[in-house]
Amino acid sequence: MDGFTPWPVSFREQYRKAGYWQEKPLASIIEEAAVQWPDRIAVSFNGEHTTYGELHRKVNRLALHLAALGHRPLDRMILQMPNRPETLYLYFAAVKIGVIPIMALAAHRLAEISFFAEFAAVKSYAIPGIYAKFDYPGLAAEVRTKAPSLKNVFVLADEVPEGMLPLKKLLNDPIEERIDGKAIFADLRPDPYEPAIFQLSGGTTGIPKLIPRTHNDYYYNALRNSDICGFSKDTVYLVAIPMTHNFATACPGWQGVFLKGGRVVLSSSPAPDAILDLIQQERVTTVPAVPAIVINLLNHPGLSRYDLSSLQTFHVGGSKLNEETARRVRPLLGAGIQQVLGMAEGPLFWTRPDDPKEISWLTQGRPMSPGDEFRIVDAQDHDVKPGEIGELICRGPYTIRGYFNAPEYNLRAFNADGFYRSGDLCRLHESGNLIVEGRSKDTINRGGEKISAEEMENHILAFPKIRLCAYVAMPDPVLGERAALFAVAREGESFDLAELNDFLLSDRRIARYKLPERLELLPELPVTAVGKINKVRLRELIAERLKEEQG
Ligand code: OOB
Repeated sequence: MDGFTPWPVSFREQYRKAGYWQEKPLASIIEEAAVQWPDRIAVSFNGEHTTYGELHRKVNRLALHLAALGHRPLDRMILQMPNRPETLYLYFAAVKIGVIPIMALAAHRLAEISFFAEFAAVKSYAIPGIYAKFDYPGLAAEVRTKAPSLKNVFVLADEVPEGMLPLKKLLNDPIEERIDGKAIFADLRPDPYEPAIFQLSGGTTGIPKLIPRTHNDYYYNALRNSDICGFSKDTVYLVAIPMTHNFATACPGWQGVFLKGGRVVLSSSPAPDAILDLIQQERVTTVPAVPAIVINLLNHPGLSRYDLSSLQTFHVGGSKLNEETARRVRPLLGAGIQQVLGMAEGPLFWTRPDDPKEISWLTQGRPMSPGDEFRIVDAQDHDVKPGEIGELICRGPYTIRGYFNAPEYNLRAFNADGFYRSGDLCRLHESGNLIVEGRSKDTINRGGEKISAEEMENHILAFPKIRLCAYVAMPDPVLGERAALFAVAREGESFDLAELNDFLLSDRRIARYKLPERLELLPELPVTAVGKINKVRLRELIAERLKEEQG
């Protein structure tokens, strides 16, 4: 596909021969599961259960509807769907005929969605109706005016506006009785070497990046993860984080559960009450979580009232888990932890279920696959001495070789040997596991949600009262980090955070989680010796001020 950087031929051969790449399309996960365990429950949501057999039938039906609507392999579809079973049906329906879902977040707004729609020339867009008080069909109508390629808007709601397609109706319409599904599926079978889905990058630049994950690599990603996490048909996996994020999709994610015949429980809320209720009701064994969720669970006042005896493991990643929190998990929640350092670009490091507990408290783990290669390097791309801090760079059978359609940026994001530069500063622990010590990339990690400083500074500089600004991380006890804004006002202007944020939401139409949560106005910003804004100094400054305020 145009804009996609494949692995060099020698690597392709190597990964195929080693058995990492099985040349299977992603949808075979569901096809094979439906043959092996037709009557087992695959998904539970709101007390309703769907078997693998039903899941497969729904996927096929929806795939035929997509084909009948003119979808063809390598067309793109924005998937901005909540944690609901229908999201799974649509995901597998799309990938079954090679349509590439773009895994958007519910929080994205016009700025982000219209960018994806235009950049990837999408054919379709899938949304809920009014959800969490937001009018998604209203957003879709606006996106349509900006992206002429957008033909179909699928809406998961009882009331669907004129000109958009009702997902529930399609799911109830037996199209397979009218057309020859076998022939269509044979005709539209995707090439496993091509992109199957686009994940989103946390991004370090002004515009977000799309991450092409192939059928081969994403299938392997889920399979190998599910092996090292010990998944089986007894796994009950609770998804309370956004289900379209790479973590919940494929690490091992619901794909990893379906490969082993386990059960996925979906929660539409990440609130501790919702999570604890579901663990008890559904006898959950495994929960993927960002550290903020773990902290909220540990601090829940009614924790002892719940029966959490089914729990085995928390998978904790997305941002750094501190050791003190890690130590409290077993005594208070009765479960072990596996830490995961993961990236939508591919690389995954895990502690293993049978590691000594100190390793699982202290480190972010070691490579997921024997095919992974990683180095810890200095600014000149030389290996640092063992135990020293440097940037983590990676290459392997499920790590991309380039962002979609970004040739110039790719020259910086990957080294000459094709290693992905993670921007994470790490050191190697004597046990062979990595410890994340910081990062060199200019992003904010707000409880696992990544925000590009440059992207936000561009939006903020459009505010007429600001002359100069720097968007930096400030420490937060639960989320790890929040965003603070240092700004210099234009002469004679004054404003407050509420006015700026109102502008960012109403004029710039960005996702709310990216808003700065504190504003510091200065007469000038500190600069480095070469005249760049000194963000290191600003991060220290805000950390000092917060400390002073807390006494
Ligand atoms: C996951 O993926 P992304 O793409 O949202 O974010 C990747 C970045 C990493 O480069 C690193 O900066 C940070 O998130 N990160 C961690 C971490 N896990 C991710 N930093 C410290 N400790 C960790 N354990 O966040 C992601 C993807 C798959 C599985 C899990 C997380």
